Formats: sequence, structure tokens, C-alpha cells
Amino acid sequence: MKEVINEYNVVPLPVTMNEQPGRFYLNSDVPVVVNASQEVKNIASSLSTTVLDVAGIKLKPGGELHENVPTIVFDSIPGMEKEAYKLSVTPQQIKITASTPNGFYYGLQTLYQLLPVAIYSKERARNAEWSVPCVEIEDTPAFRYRGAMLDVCRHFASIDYIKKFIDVLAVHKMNTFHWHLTDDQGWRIEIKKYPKLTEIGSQRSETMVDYFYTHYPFKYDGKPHGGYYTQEEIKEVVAYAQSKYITVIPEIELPGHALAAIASYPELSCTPDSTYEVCKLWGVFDQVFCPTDTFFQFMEGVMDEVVELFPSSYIHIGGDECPKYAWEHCSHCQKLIRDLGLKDDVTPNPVDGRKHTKEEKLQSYIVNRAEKYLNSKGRNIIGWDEILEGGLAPNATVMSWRGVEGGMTAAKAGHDAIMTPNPYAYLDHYQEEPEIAPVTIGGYNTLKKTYSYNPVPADADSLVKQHIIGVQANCWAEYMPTEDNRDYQIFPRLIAIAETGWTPMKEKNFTSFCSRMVEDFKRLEIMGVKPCLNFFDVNINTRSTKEGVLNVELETFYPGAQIYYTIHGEEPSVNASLYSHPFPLEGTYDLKAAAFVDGKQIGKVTHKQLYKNLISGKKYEITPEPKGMKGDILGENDILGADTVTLGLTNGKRGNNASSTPWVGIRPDNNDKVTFVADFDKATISKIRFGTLYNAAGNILPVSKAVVYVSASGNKFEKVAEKEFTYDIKENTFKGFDEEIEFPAQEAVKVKIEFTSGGKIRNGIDCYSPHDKSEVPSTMALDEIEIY
Ligand code: NAG
Repeated sequence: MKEVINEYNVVPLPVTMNEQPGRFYLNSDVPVVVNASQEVKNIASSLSTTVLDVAGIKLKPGGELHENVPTIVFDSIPGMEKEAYKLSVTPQQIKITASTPNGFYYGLQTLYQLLPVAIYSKERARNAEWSVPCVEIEDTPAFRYRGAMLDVCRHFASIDYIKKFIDVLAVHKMNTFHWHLTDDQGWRIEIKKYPKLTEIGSQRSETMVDYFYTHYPFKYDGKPHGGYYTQEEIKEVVAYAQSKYITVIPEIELPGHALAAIASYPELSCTPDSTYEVCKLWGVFDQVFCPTDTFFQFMEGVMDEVVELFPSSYIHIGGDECPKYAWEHCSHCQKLIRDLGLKDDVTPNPVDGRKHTKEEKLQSYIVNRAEKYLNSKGRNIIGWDEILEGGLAPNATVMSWRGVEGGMTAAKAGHDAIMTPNPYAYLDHYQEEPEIAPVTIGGYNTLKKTYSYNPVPADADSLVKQHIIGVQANCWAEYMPTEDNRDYQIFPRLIAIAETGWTPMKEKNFTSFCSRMVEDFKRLEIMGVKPCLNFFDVNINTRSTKEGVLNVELETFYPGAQIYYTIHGEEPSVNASLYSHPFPLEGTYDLKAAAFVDGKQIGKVTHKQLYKNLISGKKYEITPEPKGMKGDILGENDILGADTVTLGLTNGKRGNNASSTPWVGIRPDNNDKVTFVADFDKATISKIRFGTLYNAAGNILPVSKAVVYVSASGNKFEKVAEKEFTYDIKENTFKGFDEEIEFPAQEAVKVKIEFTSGGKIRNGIDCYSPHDKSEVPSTMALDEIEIY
């Protein structure tokens, strides 16, 4: 593969970086001079150790500055921002300037990135030329909080994995590791006062297999899964992270996501006489902590040990996804609600404009007590954005995950917020075509989409600017059973978030990022990371032009690569068509594409079926409008910034059984019909086709009836066909059906289709909502609608 001749592959991109002619050569005559504190001397000596271990070059320790002797200098000056640094490289001197050890540490990270990538190896690397290109850099982070969350509950991660993860964070100047330690499926932190949390709570008997909507009844793997960290191991991780200027924030989930703790101590639940087990499947569960004295003692006992282990000024208390069913039906909770005088809101809460229930206020009460306790220990809390519901605890920081609204609301109310919005920062979503990727939780966001996220909108007011303190990537691990799976999901998108956290928005540029990522992939490889390699492949997209022509767009992130493609299933090679610009979809394409550099294929072949019909790429009207399922069921169009509402059904891609992408979800509410109208140039038509989905867990039922009307003039419609559909849907809960309706050939310029919904459906499924037997109007998921 051709080397990209660019040596300034610094990721994240520094604020200013001026490339200069010449190089600085490392050799054993080079002294390292430190005019700074002992801590900075330690940072400098870590450079000497690395250079000795990897390059076999023994830099000279200490000493004075000598004229005419090339020297490495660490020079402390007062007055720079905490994490800021300057790095100047001339043939005579490498100089890192900063005011704090943090700044020096980051200066050193940049220096490493300018050295041959072999500097990241663990052993002696040969054949590298140990020199640094000259440069002038001034750098400081855009945000003071740059984090990554690792879920070790859904699947356990070894200490070695966690250290490797921390290494990668440090190389990319991230400063916070959010460690999600407790959840329904496992309690992973040793608490001496409550030994059953790990004896019982850290083990589950087995785990559900495949996507949670794929089989119903669920299937399980029959294999026990578990693990926890001893307090000694936790101290080791905290110290390891600290040595890399990374703060570890523990998350202890309350009051929801608590099944592992409840399985260990059933008295913590509202129904202590029930039997509980550590959860074997993914989702949100009704069994939550019951706010009794026993619970508050437990919470304080756990937090006492947590604050001893984690010096972080923040403790994360969770707060997300806490169903209120148990509290609504618990006499203790109802009495507590009365005693506290909590009432359902009659007028909207001024902070978020919503009316909160008394049970939501009970959640606030619990979070407030946790906050008060932690404040008394000199710590502050962070909670997921649900902690806004029912009133925000006074000093809480909000982590915005259900989109950006929670963070914005918190910031406008004068609270700090950390942005970690779904979908951009959710690294558990698909990043390449669902058909070829390992199973994930759903959604679709490519490296490009993750990179496109900016935490502070350009038009933000000063409160928002002041209170959005940073950004974080979330690595939820339901579908990451192995460490290789974790790497695949997390990288390279985590690096995009690292750049978003560090580089000022106006300097961010995806093309530049990609050109630097080529080198960063090598760093990751040397560090033992196995990223998703879709960067070296081709993404197949469709987009309609203003004139309503559906174009095929091919893109590769690899800078300068050429894309060759075929449309009838042949393997692409340099003899195939060379992609230069979007081209119209003119039939059914069995499209295959790959990226090539210097005539050599650099990644794998991407394969996609695309379908063309009379209304491909055309806008349509649909009532009611698809909404509420955006990002979940929509998605592919979304990444192109296209109008998902009016193009998702005509984008040439059919919904499939692999994922919820690119199905379009419509909730007919009380109106049981969905009406679709599309027009086209006069044509003779005799058939419509559409896909419809069954997915009980998502409250989705397939269409039960479709009536087709056509119009020859454009105003008057005539009914030409109707068909009812029945489905055999006992076993499989995620299944798409292709339907077809034929009718005598007609001249037409417009078609109207009336789809009747599948009717009402039990809200959720037994294991997720055992108590809620209510019925709700089902959602209708369609894709694609075609006219022939
Ligand atoms: C959310 C849950 C989380 C789950 C994840 C999967 C948050 C704050 N909560 O439903 O437990 O693992 O999504 O994407 O993200």
C-alpha cells in the first residue's frame, strides 16, 4: 500500500500547527533538560525510557542548556491553561512549554505522534529513522471534559483490556474514563460491606443470543458469564489512569438498572419476597431500588467505599431508565410520596416544560439524597438526563444521552452538562452496512456522522457555551461479547470523539481527519487494537437530486483512494467502472464496490442490492408523518442529511431482516390508516410492492390491508385493487415481509395507497413489561414502496 507522505498526523488536530523545514534527530548525545517540577521530570524521564526501550537510544539525563548541542527541553512557564502546551521542534531543539504537568503530558503525546509510529511498540523496533519533523505547535483543548464510557456489566472486560483502552485515550488526549460498574446484568465492583454484590451479583447463569428482537421466546447461550474487580484492582486502574492524566469516574446506577444488586439483596426491592436473578437479557426492567431506610443505608455504605477508591471529584449515580411501576404499586413508596408531600404537576415544570408525576419526583428525592450524601464527602454527582425529570438536584451535572435536549435544558438552567448524544456518541450502533457487520444494538452512524457532531451549536448563547463542559463516547456492551468485538465497535469512532473534544469546531475537518487517521490506524494496530476497517472500504449510499433522480453515491474515507464498482454482481477490480461522481440508479443493481490505491484493493468488497422503480428518489406525501422512530428506524438517509420523512421510502434500499435500518416507522395513533401518495410522469402501471415489518418487542405489526387508488388526471382517484394480509408470526419477532399487489394495467400520473395498520398490540412483551398488559396502537414500519 502506498504510504501517505504526511508526517504531521497529529490526532486530535492541534489548535495551530505550522510545519517547518528540517528535522531533529534523536541520538545518544541529546540531553533532556527539565526546568520544571519533579512531576514534569518524571514525564521527561518517561520519554527517555520509551526512547531507550523502543529505539535503543540513551538520551542524556539532566544538565544545562548547551549552545550548538541539539537538546530536548521541558520548560515550565506560568499562566498557560491547565491542559495547554506549546511544542517547538527545530533542528537544534525540541521544546515543550506548559504550566502544568497535564500540559507537558499532552505536549509529549504530540511529540510521540510526530515520531515514527514504531514508538508505540512495546519492544525494540528496528528500521525506523528516529527523527522528528520541525514544527511550531500551540495547543489547548476545546473542552475540559473529554470522556469515554465503558460498560463492563453487560460483558466483563479484563484489567488488561481496560489498561489498553486507557492507553488509547491518553494517546488521543482524552482525560476521563467513565467506568460503568453496575447494571442489571452484573455488579462489577467489590464492596466489602456488601459481599453478596459480587458473590451473587457479578455472575449470571447465561446470556440471550442475537439481537433482542430476533427470537421470541428468547434464546440463551447456556454459558455462565461473570467477573468483578477487587478493590486492589480498582486502585491499580485508578493509579494507572492517573499516571496518564486520566480521571476515572465510577458509575453506580440507581434507582433503576439495579437487578444485579437486587438479586444479591432482595430487600432492596419493593417486593423483597420475590426471587430475583442477575439479568440474562438486555433491556429496561421494572425491578428497581425501593427508597427504604435499608436502601439509603446501602447507598451510603456503597458510596463510602466508592469515594475511598476513586479520587474523582465526580461520582456518576446513573439515573436513567427507571420505570415507575414498582413504586406506583408499593405501599411504602406511596406512603413516602404522601409524607414528602409529592404531587403530580398540574402546570409544566419551568426547567424542562414538562409535567412530572409524583413518582418522577420520588426519583428526584432519591437522586437528591445521593447528591447530598456525596456532597458531604466533597464530591459532585453526574447523572443521565432523566435526572431532570421531577426536578434537578442542586449541584448535579447532566449527561445528555437521549439526544441533545437534556444537555441544553440543563445548561440553560445553569447546570453543567456533558454531551454524549445518541446516535452520534453511541459507539454500539452499526458503522458499516448491517448486512455485513456483526450484530449490534441497531442504528447506523458512520465515522463521518460521529465526527460531524459538535457539542456546542454555532448559535449557542453564553450560558450554553459556559455550561457544556465536554463530550463523551459511550461504549455500551450488550453486543460486545469479546474484546475484539469491543475494539471493532469502539474504534475508530472513539478517535472522532477525541478530536471533537479537543479541536476547536472551526478547525474540524473530516477530510483532514481521515488523512491523519491513516497513520492513526497504524498506531492502533501497534497498540493491539483491532478497529473496524470500514475506513478502507466503500459505503454505498443513495440520494435524490432536486429533480427527483435517485443517484448512487459511493464514498471511501481513505484519502486519495479510487473506487471501482460493478452493478451486476461481478467482483470489482481495476477493470471495473471507476467511480467519479454520483450516477443514476437505472435498474435493479447488485452493486459491488471496493477502494483501490495504486491498483491494489485496500479493503473488502461492499455489496448492496438497490431497486429502481417509477418513484425511486421521488418525494411523496405520507400521513401521519413518520416520526418518533427517527435514527432508530430511519438512519441511512439521515447520514446524508436528506429529508428522511419524504424520501426514506423511495431511497432504493429495502428494509431487511438484519436490522431496523432503513425501515420507516409511522405511528398511526388513533387513526388506524396510513395514506401514501406519490406522483410521477405519465406511465402504465400494474403493480405495487412494499415491505412491512413485524417486531413485537418494538410494538410493530405489519400492514393488515392495502387499498390502491390511481389517478390518470392527477385530481380524481379510482380504486384499482385491495388486498388483505395475514402473517405467520409466532416464532420470529423481527421479520420483514415483501408484499405485492397486481391490478389491470392503467395509465396513471399518481398513486394513492391506504395501508391499514395491524391494529393494537400488547405494549411491549412479557419479560419487559410483565405488569403492563395494556394495548397500544401498533407502529407500522414500511420499506420500500415501489410502483411498476
Ligand atoms: C440505553 C441505556 C443503556 C443501554 C444503551 C444501549 C443509556 C444511558 N441507557 O438504553 O443501559 O446499554 O442505551 O445503547 O444509554
